[in-house]
Amino acid sequence: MNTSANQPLTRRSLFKAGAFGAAAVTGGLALSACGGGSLRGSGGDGGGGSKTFKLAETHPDNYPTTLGDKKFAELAEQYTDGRIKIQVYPNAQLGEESDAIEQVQMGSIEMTRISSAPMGEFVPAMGLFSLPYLFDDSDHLWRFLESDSGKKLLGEVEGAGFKGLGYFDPGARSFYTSKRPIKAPADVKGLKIRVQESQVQIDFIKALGGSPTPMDYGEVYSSLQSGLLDGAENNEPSYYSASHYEVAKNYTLDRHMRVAEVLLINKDVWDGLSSEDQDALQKAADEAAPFQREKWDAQVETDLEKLRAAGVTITEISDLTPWREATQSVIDKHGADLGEYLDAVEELRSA
Ligand code: GTR
Repeated sequence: MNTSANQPLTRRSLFKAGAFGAAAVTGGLALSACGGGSLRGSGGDGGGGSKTFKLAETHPDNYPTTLGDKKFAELAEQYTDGRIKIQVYPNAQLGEESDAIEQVQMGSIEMTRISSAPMGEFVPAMGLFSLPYLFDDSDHLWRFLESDSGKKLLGEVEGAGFKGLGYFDPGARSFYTSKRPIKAPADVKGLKIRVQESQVQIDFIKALGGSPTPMDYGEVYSSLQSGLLDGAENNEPSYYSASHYEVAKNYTLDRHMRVAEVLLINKDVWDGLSSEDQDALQKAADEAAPFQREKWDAQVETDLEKLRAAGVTITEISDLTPWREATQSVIDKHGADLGEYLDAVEELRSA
């Protein structure tokens, strides 16, 4: 079994040739410029001994993950008696997700709330969450996230220069298309479908006979509009808040992935904190998670109503058997190194 934390730092180059090379050079310069000190980046002394950390978030202000980030920030400031302030930057202001991960890895941004899908290119075990039709429902996912295995998996990010503070609810990802609704696996054939920057997801679309297109989240709307893409896939709050439903009106609820959201801090920044402040941040993250989950469930309901009201055609998939069969090869290929995690997912299926 090869799920150790000592994985290569990144495989980002798979998607953006040269991007990581450039970032690595910048990171190297940043490192030497401050002598490899433990508190790099902008988290300087905000006066009176307080530090301000930036937290990158891709979603808009009132989105459930952003609300979770803000709750975390509020509690962190409270529990550290103001020694740590966290400034949340929503709307991908600090960069699209893969760039945000790299910046946190290099320490030029201290924190991010990020999808585990692009994280899988930095920490392969995180690819677990992109395996198709793995979790039965949200409770099954959360039983795993809160288990020792789920915690161990989060700990794997440390080998790549991060400290994982916790998980947020990701909902379930489903397909949406502009031309015709997807009703069966065969309907994906030939369609250009946007995926996150994840090799597992690329293989998922290929297994269904589609043409996978990894792309930054911020480019999906215009690509659907221009016809560069035939479809994409995401949970209800993303589909609604990014207005993708305006340009891809067929939503097929196959709920193929529950791609956990993770809250990360740069490892050196973390290691540079006093144990009192580490405990305070961890407590803040632990309490922000159930808060975010509650917001999430409410948002899914309201967004589904809004989507129906906007005339979106919603197709419910009740029998996942043909979908599972068509994509088993993805689990066989990418699950091979994830045995212990897959075992835990199975054990927790009907706890
Ligand atoms: C959302 C997720 C984002 C981003 C986005 C995407 O569900 O919350 O962090 O990864 O999907 O598809 O790029």
